[in-house]
Amino acid sequence: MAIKYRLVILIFIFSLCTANGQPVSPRLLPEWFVERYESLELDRRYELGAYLNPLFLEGDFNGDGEKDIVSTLVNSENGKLGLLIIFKSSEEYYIVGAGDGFGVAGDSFEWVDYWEIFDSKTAYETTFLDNGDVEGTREVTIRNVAISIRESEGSGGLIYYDGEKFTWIHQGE
Ligand SMILES: [Ca+2]
Repeated sequence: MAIKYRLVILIFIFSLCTANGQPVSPRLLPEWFVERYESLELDRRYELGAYLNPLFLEGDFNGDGEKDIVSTLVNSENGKLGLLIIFKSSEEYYIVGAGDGFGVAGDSFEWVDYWEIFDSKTAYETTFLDNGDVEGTREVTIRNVAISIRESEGSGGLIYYDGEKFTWIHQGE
């Protein structure tokens, strides 16, 4: 009974935390990820604030056989929302959004309603004409898994590692 009660409280706290970039307890994230986040001193400039559900996603983004992690991140200085990706078996980390421009996705991800791991090998990227009108779509091969972010109407894109850096594939209008 006591356990059940605690679980209800925990779920309540969790749902409060995921509202709009509120700081989250590091205990909700994998230990190695939080340790790396702190040793990189990213906590001086950012907060592991939640604005998407779930708080983090796991996937082998660089294809080295180890599952990496991406979590939601908030820039402490200006409140801009983004993502932090840390590779499990290297010192590398990447921040997209949270104050840094990331293609059409912009420098803050308020517009994002859903996110998930994209594990299909083929993606379709929307291409645009110079005047900004939609030209069509082109097929892109995804070597490893990507991160899909989108708004409720369906527009969004994929964040994927091309072997050197994370790039943006725009999908929808
Ligand atoms: Ca990996």
